[in-house]
Amino acid sequence: MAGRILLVDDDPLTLFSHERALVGAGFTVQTANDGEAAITKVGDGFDCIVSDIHMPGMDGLQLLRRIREQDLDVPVILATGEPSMESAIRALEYGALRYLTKPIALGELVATVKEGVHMCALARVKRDALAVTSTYRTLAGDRAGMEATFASALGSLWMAFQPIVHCREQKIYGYEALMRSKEPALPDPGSVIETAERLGTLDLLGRTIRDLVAVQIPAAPPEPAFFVNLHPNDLQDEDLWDGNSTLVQHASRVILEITERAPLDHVAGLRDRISQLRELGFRLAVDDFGAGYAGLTSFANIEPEIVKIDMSLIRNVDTNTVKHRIVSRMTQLAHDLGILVVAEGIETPGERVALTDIGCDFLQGYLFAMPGKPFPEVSW
Ligand code: G
Ligand code: MN
Repeated sequence: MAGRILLVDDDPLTLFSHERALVGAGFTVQTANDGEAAITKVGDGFDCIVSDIHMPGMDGLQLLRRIREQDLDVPVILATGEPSMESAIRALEYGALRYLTKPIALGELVATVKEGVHMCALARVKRDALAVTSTYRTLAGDRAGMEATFASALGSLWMAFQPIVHCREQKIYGYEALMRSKEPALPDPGSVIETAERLGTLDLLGRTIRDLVAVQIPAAPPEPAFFVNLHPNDLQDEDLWDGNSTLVQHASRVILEITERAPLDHVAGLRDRISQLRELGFRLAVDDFGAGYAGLTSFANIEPEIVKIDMSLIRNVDTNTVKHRIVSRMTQLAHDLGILVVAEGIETPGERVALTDIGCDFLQGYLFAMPGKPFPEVSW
């Protein structure tokens, strides 16, 4: 099995002997003397890249990250004459296929590159398969790949807004801000969040979202509120309370949604944090109510002004008597506590009629408007 190989090393003698061994084994080989030169070639689509770690300028680990901005699959083999446990761990963590110690025996080089070429073919077939089955998200497989796709998602992040309407009057009560990215490898908000969780970049994601919402608010009509989703991690980020942060300036118009789907028990001092948010002027909503963790501890700690009933309960609420009974009871109990009710995910006129009769306060769903660029029109 032939393949196209890129060799990167600042030592010309190493390059020469490695090139000769690999050409002798049937591979097509290109060489680069440093990381910068290598980067200009990566777009040519190699089947395996072998790079030195210690090089002037860009080192092998930095090169690996830059490669992942262009190619999520090509196996990278890193080699060093000064091996250390730390660099070995970092190399593998960042997705190097192998970590070799120089001088590399030529037989070992050829065998490792052969393995890399096979892995590359496998990775590319898998990615094609994922694109066809499409039920799976094509997450980058290693840390460098994840960093590259996450950076691209973050750079292309934009907020879609979906109107939330009064149940009886033809008026918009607010807009829910929903994160969208243009990065194809992270097509839905869930995959962006999952990647941020794995990379430990949730603070950055949350701040970016809040900044993007805040810049839209002055351009909106004066009345509607803004519903902004929080990740439990955001409740531990001081930026959320920082008087200078962008969203705090608009706190009186903002309702922070906290999902029932994620547990909040690891958020230290939750009640204090919630009351500080109220002091700043924010209101709070429990999101996805009925879909999440059993029990009401997070509900009790948040004491929300608003509860959003999960769309799994709303779907066919007009024909499904069990759902109808549950949603009625939830609405009644919320009202007893002085809490307003939003029904999410309304798609049919039948659901709308049923929820209006039940007494929900506000409705949100495709029936009224898809989430879209600020600010979508409502069809009543
Ligand atoms: O978890 P949360 O409630 O924040 O998520 C709302 C999600 O539901 C958004 O991704 C939004 O695009 C989607 N959504 C909004 N309205 C509808 C709807 O009427 N039907 C369905 N299936 N999804 C909806
Ligand atoms: Mn929400």
